[in-house]
Amino acid sequence: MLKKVFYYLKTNTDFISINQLIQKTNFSKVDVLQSISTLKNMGYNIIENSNQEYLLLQDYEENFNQVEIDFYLKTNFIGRKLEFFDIIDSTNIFAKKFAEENNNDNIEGVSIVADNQTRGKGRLGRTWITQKNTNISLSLILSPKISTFDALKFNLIVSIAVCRAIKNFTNLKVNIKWPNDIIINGKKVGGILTETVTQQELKYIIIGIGINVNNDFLPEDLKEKATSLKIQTGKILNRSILLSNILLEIESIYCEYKKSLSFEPFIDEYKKLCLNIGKEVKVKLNNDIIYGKILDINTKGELILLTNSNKKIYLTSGEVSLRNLNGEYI
Ligand code: BT5
Repeated sequence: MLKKVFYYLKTNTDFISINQLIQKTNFSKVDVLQSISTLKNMGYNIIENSNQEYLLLQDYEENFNQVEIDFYLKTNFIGRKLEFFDIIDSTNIFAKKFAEENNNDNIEGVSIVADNQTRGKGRLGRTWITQKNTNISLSLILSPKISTFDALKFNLIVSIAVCRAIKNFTNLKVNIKWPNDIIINGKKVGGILTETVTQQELKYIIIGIGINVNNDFLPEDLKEKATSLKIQTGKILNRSILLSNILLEIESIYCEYKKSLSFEPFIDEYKKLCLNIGKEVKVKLNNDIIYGKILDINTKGELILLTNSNKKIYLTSGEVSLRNLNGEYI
């Protein structure tokens, strides 16, 4: 109901009468008025004239909430069921619980979005830091018919989609640090955490995506290695539009992937985006530190490392630090 009333207010640049709103939405007068009141409580500036006509003043730079995201969404199924939170512990924790509890329903494409998280998760038990009114925190539930082992490739494919969306939206050069750090100008602007829910076989993949969008600065300990889209473009960006673009790119690449369930059609694009290939690296693998050079990536999504002691290792996980121009590993 709310979404429909919002749609007609948002697409009208002039006052629209209560009767027109009733006619267009097919809702009762009470329901339309209730929706207008809810939108006002959400912070929208809706003015009313003496003829009981309404106008939504579009005087805000960006608004990140369920109705706004829905307004821009162009997907067929991804994000069509979307749970939005102003604050949550972790969208991935919620999504995992949601997938387990709604096991038998069709939950393909269900998306959990939050403005802020209190316990954002990174990979390997690390923390993902977010701030109010600045970040995108998204978790997506998908159930491709693949094995748990193939989740790595899937993960890489999603990072291509995220790069495409950010590049098209900002015009910035966006890269990937394998497996899925999103990098702009050598700094991390986003990260992806893919988790699996298994019951003998793979049931669901939870894809958690975090992006620093409108942050003016990052916490002290991240400053050197992290950035935001606002820092890079100098502009406040509309997170609702960016999020809907990301969902659209993921839907498109997911449908393409399902045709062959192979990384092959995407490998060239991934290689172009991937900063690790051909670079000297320091790899933290379990408790070992290994130095070498990344030769290539294979169709399994594994990085091929030639160690300084001339051994070939196929990396499926682990921390791969790149060597910068000063010879430091980042
Ligand atoms: C990641 O882990 O990069 C995956 C991050 C996924 C976050 C999303 S948000 C929505 C969903 N819900 C969740 O709870 N999580 C997902 P990793 O590669 O382990 O990187 C974590 C490391 O990045 C930390 O140890 C910090 O060094 C750094 N870091 C933390 N917050 C950051 C930020 N906002 N921007 C850049 N770097 C950050």
